[in-house]
Amino acid sequence: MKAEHDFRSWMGDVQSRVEAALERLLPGADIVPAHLHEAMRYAVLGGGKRVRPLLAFAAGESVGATTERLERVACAVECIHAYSLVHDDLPCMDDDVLRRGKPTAHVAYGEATALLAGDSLQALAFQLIAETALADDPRDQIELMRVFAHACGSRGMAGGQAIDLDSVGKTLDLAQLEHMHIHKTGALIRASVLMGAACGRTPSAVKDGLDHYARAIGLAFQVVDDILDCEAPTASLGKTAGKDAAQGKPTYVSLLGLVRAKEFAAELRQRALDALQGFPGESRRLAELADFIVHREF
Ligand code: GRG
Repeated sequence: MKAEHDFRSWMGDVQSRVEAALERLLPGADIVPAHLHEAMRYAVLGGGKRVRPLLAFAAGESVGATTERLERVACAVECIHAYSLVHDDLPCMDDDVLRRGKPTAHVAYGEATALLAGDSLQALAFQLIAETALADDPRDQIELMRVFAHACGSRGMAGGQAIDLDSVGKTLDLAQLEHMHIHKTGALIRASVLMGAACGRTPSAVKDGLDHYARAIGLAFQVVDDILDCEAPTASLGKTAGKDAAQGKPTYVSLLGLVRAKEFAAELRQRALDALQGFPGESRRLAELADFIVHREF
């Protein structure tokens, strides 16, 4: 109980710190073009679990990274995540009206502004990474940016989204489903862990362990998302529940059934925890986050 309380308190601290940093780093809603800046702030602030920032902090703290550096990385990954949600909700993609318990960005601000808000959040994310020293050696910072760009682009999240859009109404096998999700959801989660770690001292053996952890937890996140989509009510999810089935999208639940999908999520959690075995630093938060991701209810 004490450990759970301690984790919740750490999580609350990181979430508040990231919220305050985002508030400060996003352009003010009074700055021209005000409508666009308002939409960017609407999409990012005051909602979401901040899982990717939490993973960046947990990985970075485990290798001695400073809070200032981790704050930057956390804000950058959250800006990319928010942009992906704004674009994913657009009528030309998933066409959704509810996100984080409120109207989606295009419902609140119009389609053109939502599109531009997503574009601007993506650019801001890279600006945040470029304008501060995040690693002792500038070459490591360039590598960090490369990892980030790769995770966001056509061989990462955007590519996964393309495969997702193409898969509607089709039958995918397990390998194809995994391929799609490793890119669509897993790539940014993995980058969050690796970028957090890159802000500290990470020997290659540690990097490999973190990479295995990140890959397992990235996939677990999506398996649980699929389970929640069919089990949890819209009110607790803050987004439209049951959408995947309604749109004829292949999911872990449609492929494996609920029971096996839950077993698979538990297997992936164990894989993530195993990857932390022998970790030289403090990996407690990473392990706790693995539990949080797999046992979450929204
Ligand atoms: C449009 C380029 C582009 C990519 C979109 C990530 C994504 C790709 C779409 C989101 C659609 C979706 C619901 C994917 C399932 C996994 C996921 C990313 C869920 C939402 O993330 P959470 O649960 O959301 O971390 P919060 O609101 O807590 O931040």
